[in-house]
Amino acid sequence: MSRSSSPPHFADLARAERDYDAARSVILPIPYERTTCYMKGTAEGPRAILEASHHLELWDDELEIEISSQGIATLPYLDPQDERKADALDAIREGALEPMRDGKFVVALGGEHAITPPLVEAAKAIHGDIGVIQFDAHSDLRDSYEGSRHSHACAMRRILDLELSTLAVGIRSISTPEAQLIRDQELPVIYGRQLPSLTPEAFRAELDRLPESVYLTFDVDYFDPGFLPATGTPVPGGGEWYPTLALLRELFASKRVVSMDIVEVRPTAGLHATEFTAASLAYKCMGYLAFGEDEPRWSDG
Ligand SMILES: [Mn+2]
Repeated sequence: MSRSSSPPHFADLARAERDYDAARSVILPIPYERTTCYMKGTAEGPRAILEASHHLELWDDELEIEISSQGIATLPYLDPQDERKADALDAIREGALEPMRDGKFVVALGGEHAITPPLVEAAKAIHGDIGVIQFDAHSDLRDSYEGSRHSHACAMRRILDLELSTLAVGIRSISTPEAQLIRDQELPVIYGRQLPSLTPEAFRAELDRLPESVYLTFDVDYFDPGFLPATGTPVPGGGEWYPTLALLRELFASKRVVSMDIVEVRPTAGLHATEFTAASLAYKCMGYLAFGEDEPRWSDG
C-alpha cells in the first residue's frame, strides 16, 4: 500500500518552507488503526489530510500572514508494524520524541485516537508538567474497551494514568461509569450542549486551571457531523467552525501549546470536506501558534 512511500508534503510547500531544520512546525503522519469499532478507515486519514492540504490557500485572512512562512516540514509516515499494540504505541512515542527534542511543534495526524497517550508521554518527557486539552464528542475514559486498554475509547483514561490535568471540550457521548469517573474525580468537562453559550472568557477561566504548557488532542468527531461527517463514530451536536476557531485562538494566546494531534478522520468518497477541514484546522493552529509566540502582533488586532 502507498503508506510505504513518502507522504505528500503538507500544503505542497516549496523546498525552503518545508525544510526540517528551519521549520517551526512538523507534520507527523501516523496511519495507526487497530481498535476502531464502528467504521474502519482512519488509517487512510493522514494521506487524505495531506492531499487535501494541497488545496489550502497559504494566505490567512484572519491573521493576515502566510502561516507557512514559519516553516512546516512533513515527516515520513510513522507506521509501526509491531504485532502487540503496546509495542506499536511505544514506537509511536519514540518516533515523536525526536522532533519534540528538536524543539518542533509537532502536529500528529491520525489514525485513531489511541495514538494520543504515547504522544502525550513524549511531550511530558520533554516538557514536564503539561495539561491535556481534548476536543472530542466522546470522553474516551473507559479503563478498557473490547478487551484492550489501548483502545481509542480509553485514550483519556491512559492520560489520567500519567497524572496529568485535563480539560475536555464538546463531550456528548459518555457511558455511565465514565460519567461516574468525571463526577468522582471532578474532571473538568465542557459538554457539547454547553458549546453554543460558551464565551471565550468562560473558556479562558477553564484554561487557567491547567498548567502553563498544554498538549492539544483534537478528535474531529468533536465537530458537528453536519459539516464534518467522515469520522468513525459521528455524534449529533458538537462544535461549529468559527466558534471553535475562537476557542483555539484563545488557547494558543493564553497557553504554551507544546504539540498537538488531529485524529479519527475517516476518508469517505464524496465527503472530502472532512479531510479539507482537518487540513485547515492544522494550518490554523500553526497560525495561532505563530501569533501566540509573537504577542505584540496580538495586541495590534
Ligand atoms: Mn476520541
